[in-house]
Amino acid sequence: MKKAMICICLAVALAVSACCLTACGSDAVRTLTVRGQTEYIVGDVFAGAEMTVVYENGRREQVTVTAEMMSGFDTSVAGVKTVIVEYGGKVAEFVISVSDLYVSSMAIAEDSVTDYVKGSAYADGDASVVLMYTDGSTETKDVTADMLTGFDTSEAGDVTVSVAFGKLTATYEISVREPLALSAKLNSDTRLTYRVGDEFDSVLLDVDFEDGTKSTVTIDDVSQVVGFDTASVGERTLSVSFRGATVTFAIEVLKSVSSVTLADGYDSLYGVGDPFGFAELELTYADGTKDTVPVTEDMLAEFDTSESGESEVVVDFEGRQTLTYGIFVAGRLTAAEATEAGAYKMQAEDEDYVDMSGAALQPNASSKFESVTQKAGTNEEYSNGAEGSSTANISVEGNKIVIRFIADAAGKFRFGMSAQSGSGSGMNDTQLSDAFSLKVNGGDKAISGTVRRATAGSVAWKDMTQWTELTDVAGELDLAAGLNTIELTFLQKTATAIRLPNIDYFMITPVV
Ligand SMILES: [Ca+2]
Repeated sequence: MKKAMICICLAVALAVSACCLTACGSDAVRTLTVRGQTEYIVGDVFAGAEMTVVYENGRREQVTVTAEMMSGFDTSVAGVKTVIVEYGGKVAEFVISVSDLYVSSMAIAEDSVTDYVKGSAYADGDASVVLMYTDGSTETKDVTADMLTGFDTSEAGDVTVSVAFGKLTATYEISVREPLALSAKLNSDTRLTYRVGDEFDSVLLDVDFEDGTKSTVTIDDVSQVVGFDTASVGERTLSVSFRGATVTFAIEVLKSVSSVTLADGYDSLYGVGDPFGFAELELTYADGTKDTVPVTEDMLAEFDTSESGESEVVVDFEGRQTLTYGIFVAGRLTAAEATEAGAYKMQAEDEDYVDMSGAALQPNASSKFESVTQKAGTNEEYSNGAEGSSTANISVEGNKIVIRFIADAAGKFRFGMSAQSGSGSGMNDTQLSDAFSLKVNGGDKAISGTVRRATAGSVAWKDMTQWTELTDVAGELDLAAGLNTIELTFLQKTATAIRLPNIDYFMITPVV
């Protein structure tokens, strides 16, 4: 086994026996002790040495050995050499060994690892070097990480790495690549339906990489896909390759669509928190045929029933066309909002619960609501006694008032209202059955009850401040869980003689 000899520095102490040969005295040198490199290779220059000088008087001094003090230093030929150092009249000797066996060149071994996955680390021994000695012999030595400069796998590509061994360096190229896919499977968000003439979209693959990582990869380059063809209707088998893994799957190519419209009969009324209901799209294909497809939740670009009021639904048809339509979201009354008697109260003027859009105004009237009244023959206005305001000026045959009520659970409920009769200039009572027809969730119901005259005493109709609260005008109603609608339709008499009613609020009371 050869031993490399460069850069090996052994400090040795060479003691020289003290002998007072010349100028003995207090300033005379008593001993010299030389320390320095003792092993040299052929051609090396003097590596330097230090010596400790001890004087007769005991003083000590460190002195650097210079060429002038030295004789016998010769590395031109291999062998053991005695070097003499003379200082202050004293002589010391030290021995150096000059070797002609050393590493003269170094090469990177052929079987060194040069293929690295991005982000991977160097492992000691990945590379090795072949050391060539001056006698022609060689030795293979593992390269450890501390011998490397420039090893960097942070980016894919070719990288030049330097190996240092003593004063020798060698370089080699490593190739850094993206990790291979050990396995891949189709991600469920991959588009599997195309239409005739469509361009390739993308394929999503869930990939397990050789470095232990996993990720979802988007392949949007059709050149990585075999079998994509949307020239005609039918099923196609696609094959996608990604870094060594191949996934095969089927797509369906459907007829090309030339236009899309929203079909009539969609759900336009929702309750707060309701999920999407029903809507359909009418498709007209390029070949002139038509089809109807339901709107599914994945097509909804916008759908929000978190708050009551008008809301917009935006349907995205395959990214080709958007269709927008309005819905109404009815408010949800909580138990905390019920009256002491357990009734849920819905003010006629609160459009979150009461839809007055189907109630036309009487001729020359300007508002469907009022909160004041006026004493006959005066300009004196005062509160009409309603909570907030009440309906007014809508005694028109066919007018509809729709009450929306969201029940937490199916059950039996009673329907009521607070109203006042305006018939006979506010001086006569009115039977509700003369004024309205009633539908509950689309089914006819009988309505009954007496709404008393609005005007107390004998004062004329403008002085209308009396209200009748009826808690049950239609008997026990079976309401569904979720949204229910109660629809009042004004009868012919309502519009002419009765002029009833002004309505302050509606009530729905659970039957317990
Ligand atoms: Ca009111």
